[in-house]
Amino acid sequence: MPSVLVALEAGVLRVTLNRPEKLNAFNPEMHQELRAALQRAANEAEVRCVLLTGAGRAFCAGQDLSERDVSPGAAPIDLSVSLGSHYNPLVRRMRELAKPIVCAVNGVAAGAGANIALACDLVLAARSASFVQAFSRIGLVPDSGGTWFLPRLVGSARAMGLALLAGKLSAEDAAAWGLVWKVLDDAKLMEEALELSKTLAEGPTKGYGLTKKALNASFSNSLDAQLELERDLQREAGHSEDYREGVTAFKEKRAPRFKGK
Ligand code: LHQ
Repeated sequence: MPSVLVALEAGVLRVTLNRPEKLNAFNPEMHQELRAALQRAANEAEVRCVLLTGAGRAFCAGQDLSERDVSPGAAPIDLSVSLGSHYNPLVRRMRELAKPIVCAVNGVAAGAGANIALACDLVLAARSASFVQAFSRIGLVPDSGGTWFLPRLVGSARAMGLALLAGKLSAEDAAAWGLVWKVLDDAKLMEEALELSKTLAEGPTKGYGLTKKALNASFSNSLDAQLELERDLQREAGHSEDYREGVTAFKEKRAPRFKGK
């Protein structure tokens, strides 16, 4: 059974974390299969949007804790190896993918699972979903970009509370705090996530990629540097076929037919 299910439909690459008996916790196979799926999304022009979700009742419980031997006498584990070879490249790949990534958080998102959800571009959460910065429960530091995303999304006070106390944040609170885009009734989550993803897949993919680049860069740029970046990215967007189509459609008072080029 694959650890990640991948299906392409109407320009949307649906990627489903598929270890439901472990609440979709990450092991090396799942990392490898997710990496391949994102590589496919980057390489194939037919893929215009990625939709990431989880199978079963959880989105993802972070690292698979059953894989580590922490018994007395066991050799010390260097967790930086796992971050360096798996989680950090994953988060970079997601942020650098020049196509939108929608996340449908179908249940609990804990540890690295929570932060991988936050690394997506538009996060939808089922009403029954929750977010847990579980790391401090096992003596660890939030990783997978958590210490970067959280203060930017919810401010320092809430970021610190989430990280130190490792409480369960409900989907409703996550939306009220600005951590996610929308909360949807459980029964509607996948339908609406797919609809949103299909809408994005019909959009100006190149422009979306450049927009992602601009917003991601904004946190570390001065206003001056960001204005320069916008100028450069707009030059690129202005050379796209979709820009011509967008303006032509506007003048002809019709809906644009973007090709993602
Ligand atoms: C699991 C897991 C799990 C294995 C539930 N592993 N089995 C990066 C680099 C290197 C190393 C370290 O970590 C990292 C990043 C990280 O992600 S660190 C954080 C790792 N994740 C956690 O600490 C979360 C652990 N899980 C939980 O706190 C709870 O399971 C949550 C809050 C996710 C869900 O709680 P419940 O809904 O009450 O479910 P449960 O606890 O009963 O779990 C159901 C089953 O899933 C259970 O197995 P069982 O055989 O008893 O039914 C759990 O053992 C298993 N499971 N998470 N991460």
